[in-house]
Amino acid sequence: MDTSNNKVITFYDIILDPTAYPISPNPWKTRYALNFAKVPYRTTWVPLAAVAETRNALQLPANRKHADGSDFPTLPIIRDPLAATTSGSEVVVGDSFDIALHLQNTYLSNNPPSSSSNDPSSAAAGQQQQQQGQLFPADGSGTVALHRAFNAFVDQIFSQYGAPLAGFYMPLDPRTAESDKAAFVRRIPGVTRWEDLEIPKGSEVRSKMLAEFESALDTKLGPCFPSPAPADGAKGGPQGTGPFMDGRQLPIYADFIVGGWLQFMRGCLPEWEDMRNKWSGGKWGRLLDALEPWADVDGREGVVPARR
Ligand SMILES: N[C@@H](CCC(=O)N[C@@H](CS)C(=O)NCC(=O)O)C(=O)O
Repeated sequence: MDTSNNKVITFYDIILDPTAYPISPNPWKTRYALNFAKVPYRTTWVPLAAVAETRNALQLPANRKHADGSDFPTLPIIRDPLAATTSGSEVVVGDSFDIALHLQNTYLSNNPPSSSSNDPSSAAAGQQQQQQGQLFPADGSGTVALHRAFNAFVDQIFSQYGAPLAGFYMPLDPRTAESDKAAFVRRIPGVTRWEDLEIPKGSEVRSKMLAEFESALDTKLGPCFPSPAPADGAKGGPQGTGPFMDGRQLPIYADFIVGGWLQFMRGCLPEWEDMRNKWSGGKWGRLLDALEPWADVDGREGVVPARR
């Protein structure tokens, strides 16, 4: 990688309340991946109301739809002037999963993973890649395709429970909060007032939803992340006793997918302390803590997580 001319990747993330820690789950997946790939980057912080014009200015079509079928422009986006293109122009990528693939293929792997590759002969190379750290380890299985399915699955669980339980408590920019709330209300069918989105703390309906969320995480994602080894030293998981997926010692992109959503929960969910310390025996707090080496936030010096 030639960084001699001081070129760096531009990473577009959403800024809400400037005094609050960032919370957007998909940009968080990208931040983790950028830090993991050790590429030089700078963050451009985009207010919620400017996401659409940012995406349009980069000539990136929306890759998500609102419930009514209209375009839903989103971040993250990266502009990468370091990646060589035949035309010499920078690479622009506008989806968190595609960004992770771009980072893997451009900076982490001489043998880019391919969703169609089924070559089992690369087990040794795969083991070496694992030691170096890979977002999508080429260990003989189709980890890109499996990651794609896992990403959709994790998004679905957190969108079903986490977003309604936590979204109301997003740290909006006080200067634009009213228009931001109106924008959210407009996109949710059947909702006319921001207050209608509240699931009141302590209510029966909230308790039930929290219990369902806890159980969904425990039964559907919990087995992917083994509990710590018991004191007698017995193995805690199929591959080891590390804090990451399958007991790995180093994270892979799957860990960052879950971590991105945990950052959102930490920033917004009133019951975060329970989720962090009690749900699944503290598994989710341990995972978030273990991801800390890749959680550096660029350009928001002095803004610390509200809750740890
Ligand atoms: N499939 C896209 C989804 C990105 C996405 O949904 N981003 C959200 C933040 S997590 C967003 O930009 N929301 C803008 C808004 O709510 O107006 C990706 O993975 O990059």
